[in-house]
Amino acid sequence: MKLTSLSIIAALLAQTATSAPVQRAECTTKSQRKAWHTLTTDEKHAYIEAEQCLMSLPPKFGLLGPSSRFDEFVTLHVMVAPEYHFTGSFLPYHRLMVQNHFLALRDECNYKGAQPYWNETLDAGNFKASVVLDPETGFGGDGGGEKGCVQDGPFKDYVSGVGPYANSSAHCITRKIDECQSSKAAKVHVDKCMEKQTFNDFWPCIEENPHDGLHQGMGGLMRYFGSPGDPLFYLHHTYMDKVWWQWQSAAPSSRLFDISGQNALYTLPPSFSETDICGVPPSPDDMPPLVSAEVGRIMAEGDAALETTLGHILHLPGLWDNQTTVGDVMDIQGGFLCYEYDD
Ligand SMILES: *[C@@H]1O[C@H](CO)[C@@H](O)[C@H](O)[C@H]1NC(C)=O
Ligand SMILES: *[C@@H]1O[C@H](CO)[C@@H](O)[C@H](O)[C@H]1NC(C)=O
Ligand SMILES: *[C@@H]1O[C@H](CO)[C@@H](O)[C@H](O)[C@H]1NC(C)=O
Ligand SMILES: [Cu+2]
Repeated sequence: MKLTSLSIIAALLAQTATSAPVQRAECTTKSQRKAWHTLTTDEKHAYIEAEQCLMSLPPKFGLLGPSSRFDEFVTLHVMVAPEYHFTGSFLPYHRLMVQNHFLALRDECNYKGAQPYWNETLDAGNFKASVVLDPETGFGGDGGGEKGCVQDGPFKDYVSGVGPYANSSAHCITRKIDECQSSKAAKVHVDKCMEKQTFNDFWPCIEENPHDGLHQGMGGLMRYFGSPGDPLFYLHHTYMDKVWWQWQSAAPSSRLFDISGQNALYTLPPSFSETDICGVPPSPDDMPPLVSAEVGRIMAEGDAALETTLGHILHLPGLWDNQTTVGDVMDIQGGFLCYEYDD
């Protein structure tokens, strides 16, 4: 990865772009994000313990619903779902959400490691055998029993009061692994997206497969907008972030600050309206409601029209400052963010 040239380009763009990122700092010591399966047992336990700590902390923002700091991220994700799914800010939003969750682990739960990711291509079509789902060193396996609750591992007794939909009721972390769906996480689908030349072609490709493959492949809670209620959400979205960064890094002069796409859910991208490769027809229950242009203009602060721009303000869990823009998160080594991936 060409770190030096990337930082120079970022600096140049930051000077010229009209909606240049505001929060600039030096990015000297980069947090090193690694694949979960490459972590030591101690590193794995440290991450899981920090997550359990977040689950035991009270919420900070006084929102209706969440009873833990962990659940607060779920509530905010559900609240802002139509702005950040099937839109151009899908990848930027989740990049910042993963970062905010990581900062909570680090600053509120004394986590010393970096944010890990799930190398999903390794396990596509065979999630059940993944080390990520190991009951001793991972997140526990499939759901079961009457309610589909996760049966083993560190999160089997966690009860959340928010999600799985916009409405809320107390529930366990549910899973229902589907290996046809999980095969959508395969490398062939990632590679197909990597061939796209513009962000406008790249993001819907990623959001459909492999992104959706992981959510549908894990099943249960992961299928809904309450999906951050399963801690696997963060390993998944860190992987999506890595894939985006790889795509950006492959041609930084044109891609580092390439952003586009509708800025609210005015229409469903065509690929989501079709029966998927596992033969599942689209379900309106799984989609957030479409919004009108009028509502979109209010929701999508920072854009002049209906298209996502670098000035788009990201309203986010854990950083409810209403100031962070898409432009701030485009470069993962731009200063506002400062991390790198292992390959
Ligand atoms: C991720 O998995 C792919 C196989 O699908 C492999 O080629 C790649 O090296 C893996 N990366 C890491 C960091 O484990
Ligand atoms: C929440 O909404 C879903 C889908 O709209 C519905 O199936 C479910 O019964 C609702 N749950 C509660 C507790 O209201
Ligand atoms: C950010 O925006 C939300 C929603 O519009 C508002 O409730 C909140 O008070 C704002 N926060 C700040 C710090 O301005
Ligand atoms: Cu999401």
